[in-house]
Amino acid sequence: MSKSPIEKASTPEEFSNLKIEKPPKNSVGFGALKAAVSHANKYMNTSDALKLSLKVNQKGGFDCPGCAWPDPDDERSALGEYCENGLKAMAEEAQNKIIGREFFAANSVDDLSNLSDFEIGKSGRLAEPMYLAEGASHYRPISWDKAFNKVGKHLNALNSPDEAAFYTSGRTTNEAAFLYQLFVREYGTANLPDCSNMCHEASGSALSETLGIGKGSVTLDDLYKAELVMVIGQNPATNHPRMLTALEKTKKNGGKIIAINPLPEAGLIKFTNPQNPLKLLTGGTKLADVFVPITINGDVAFVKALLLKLLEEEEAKGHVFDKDFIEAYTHGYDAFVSNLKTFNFDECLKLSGVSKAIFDQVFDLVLNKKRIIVCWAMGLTQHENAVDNIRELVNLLLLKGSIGKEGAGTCPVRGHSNVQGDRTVGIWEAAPQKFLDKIESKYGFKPTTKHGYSVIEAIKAMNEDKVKVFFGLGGNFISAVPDTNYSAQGLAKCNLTVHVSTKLNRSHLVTGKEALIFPCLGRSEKDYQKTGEQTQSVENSMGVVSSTKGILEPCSDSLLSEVAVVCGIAYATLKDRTKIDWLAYQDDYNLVRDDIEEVVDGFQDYNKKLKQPSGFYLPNGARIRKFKTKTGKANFSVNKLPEWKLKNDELVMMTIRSHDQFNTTIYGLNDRYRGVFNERRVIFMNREDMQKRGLEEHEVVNLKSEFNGVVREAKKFKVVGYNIPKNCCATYFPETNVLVPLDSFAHTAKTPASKSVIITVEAI
Ligand SMILES: Nc1nc2c(c(=O)[nH]1)N[C@H]1C(S)=C(S)[C@@H](COP(=O)(O)OP(=O)(O)OC[C@H]3O[C@@H](n4cnc5c(=O)[nH]c(N)nc54)[C@H](O)[C@@H]3O)O[C@H]1N2
Ligand SMILES: Nc1nc2c(c(=O)[nH]1)N[C@H]1C(S)=C(S)[C@@H](COP(=O)(O)OP(=O)(O)OC[C@H]3O[C@@H](n4cnc5c(=O)[nH]c(N)nc54)[C@H](O)[C@@H]3O)O[C@H]1N2
Ligand SMILES: [Mo]
Repeated sequence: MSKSPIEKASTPEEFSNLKIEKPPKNSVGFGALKAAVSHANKYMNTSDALKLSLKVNQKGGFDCPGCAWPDPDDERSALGEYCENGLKAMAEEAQNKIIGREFFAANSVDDLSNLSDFEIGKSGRLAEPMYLAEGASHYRPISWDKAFNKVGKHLNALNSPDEAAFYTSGRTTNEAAFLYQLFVREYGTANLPDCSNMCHEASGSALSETLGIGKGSVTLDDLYKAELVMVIGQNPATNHPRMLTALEKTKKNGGKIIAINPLPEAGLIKFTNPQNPLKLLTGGTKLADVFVPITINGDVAFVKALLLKLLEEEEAKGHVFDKDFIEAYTHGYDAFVSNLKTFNFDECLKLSGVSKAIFDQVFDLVLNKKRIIVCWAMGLTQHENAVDNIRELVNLLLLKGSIGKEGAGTCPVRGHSNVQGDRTVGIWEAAPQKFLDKIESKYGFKPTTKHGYSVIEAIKAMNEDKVKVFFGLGGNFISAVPDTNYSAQGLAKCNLTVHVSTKLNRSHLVTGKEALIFPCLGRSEKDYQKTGEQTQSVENSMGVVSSTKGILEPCSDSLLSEVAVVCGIAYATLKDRTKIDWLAYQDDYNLVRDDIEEVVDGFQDYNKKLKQPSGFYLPNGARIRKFKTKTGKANFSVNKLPEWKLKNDELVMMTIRSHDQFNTTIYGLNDRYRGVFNERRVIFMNREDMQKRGLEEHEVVNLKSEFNGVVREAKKFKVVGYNIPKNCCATYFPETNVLVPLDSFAHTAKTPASKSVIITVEAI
């Protein structure tokens, strides 16, 4: 009997030999250099590794497929804009092993699902298109033409285009993303769920409403010039290592740093720049001036406590708030202040879990600063009240006039290397009418104005038989989404699931009745088309668009570029119905950029500007105090405190990344900066919470979450005593996604609340 979709979706409950060391006090330095080099040596050809590491993020080179942290506009290190996890991302993509028909003939889908995610990822690069027939146990090779026609046939057989969902992960370039959404809209739906829905959607919602733009407002230069940078809910040493170089500059220029995080993450405390040999020897820079060990989801309460004290001081002495800015540029100040006064300082501070002594240090640092930047990531966006988290921080910035001027503003630190660009060029299930109108006037068809499914809605729709075809441009849907078991059942109900991928992942194993794998070129590879080698483009976390061009030969002759795959599917599906010359685009990507220029604001002279070595900045209203909100001003907001009701035996769990993973891609089994080695099935707990439950170090436990009467279970995790606030715990994503309830998400944004999952822990 074949395994069920739920069995195939879950990560094997096997341990790999946990070893614990004291977490280091310092990040990067020699340790990171060593780790990166040995990783590259293990999985890549040495000459490829060298070529890539010299060209990555250099002007005219290729954009690192890792995170979305920007590159300096001017000086870039001669060593390459180096970072350990960037090199791991490259090694993962430019692996020297490929998998094709022999591999899939030798391994059934069931066999592959028995592997760990680490092993799946290490099997090699996908080398040719593969097809899984209904009822078959093994994938078989298929030609590209036949595969495209299969997709077309399935899509055209649906009762409505809304019965298909088209997912995007954030590595897709602007060119491929623009064409993809164009095809989806011409085909007739707006079902464009994307990884952003699970990531910074809450930032987009909160920032659009308050500041009129869903992106951050600062540039790298602002970070260097800030008087105070607050880093909240973010682990840069692992997820955005090059951010530490920028923070080091902030410090050098006299700026202060406050880190707010339940965990004392190594990189937040101290950092040794690998590009600075002297620092390597002398021991690095202290980064955070104050570390705030907040309770999980205590941020709204903490910021409210801060706002209350600032208000008190303003009313007593004045000169704390920027009254001129508030008068000229904002809306809703009075309502905000009268609401704030209904909260009690002591109660807020207690809810945040922060001591008065630490609060006072933060207060002293914030009080007189006029150039403040707030940086944040998933620690703020993956809660039910995620939008409130961000709106409350915007309130702080508005009171201080800390927006739209040098050294001040918002800095949501983006995840995937082009997740921001994908949204800019139209990957959006709820695209603004203005964008749809432009599509209509340029292409002569009327895109649906109905909002499509976001990730959570798409999963529900599959389970309710409302979505029958799932198409994924990149990513690893089943492992990334919440509520793994329910989601697996949804995917299994589909008639067809298709994934355009570079590497094998679990989503290829949890399939619809039929399934296709489309192997594509990675960022690091050369993209040859009829008019020659093609360049593509991406947008980083600070709104800079720049070019990216691969430098290695493709790992297989049977790969297509993402652009070519999209064009192939569009052509095979729409045939005579289309008003667009799909095949012309794949011959010459300049044509795609000409279209983007016509449809999307801010891309004037796109092809020309892309040749500028550092790329170009997209317009950003908040950066120049032009707030394109409904009121025409920057809006203060009124936010509630989250209602925490933990029962006596419950803990709140955050699902986080280890140092050796990129989302669902597991580079290795260590989490060096947290002192955890050779194991991912761990739960970090406060030692008092362990004692209360009679749990020993490394004891094996099962985890349960109960939500709206439904119990979810994740089995076999080892307890690790850790410096984490009481009643809080942490596990790695994706092993515990099975515990994240689909219906627990951020209001307004629908981001799954994967950082506040209420669980109980049971010894076995
Ligand atoms: N190497 C590497 N780089 C990556 C990624 C990767 O997986 N690996 N992923 C990329 C992607 S897509 C993204 S979105 C980013 C993710 O980057 P991060 O957001 O840094 O990643 P997470 O591991 O989710 O870390 C969340 C941090 O928030 C803290 N936190 C959790 N809950 C709370 C809370 O309630 N309040 C506060 N104040 N803090 C909290 C956690 O302790 C942790 O330090 O990184 C990108 N870059
Ligand atoms: N519990 C929990 N769940 C989470 C999160 C969390 O913190 N906790 N974080 C969420 C976040 S922030 C995000 S962004 C999502 C991530 O969700 P996804 O973006 O869907 O997941 P990834 O793991 O980044 O996708 C990895 C796969 O992408 C494919 N790939 C890599 N490079 C390329 C490329 O260049 N082209 C194509 N076509 N394919 C490529 C490879 O096949 C690889 O297996 O997960 C979310 N899920
Ligand atoms: Mo993300």
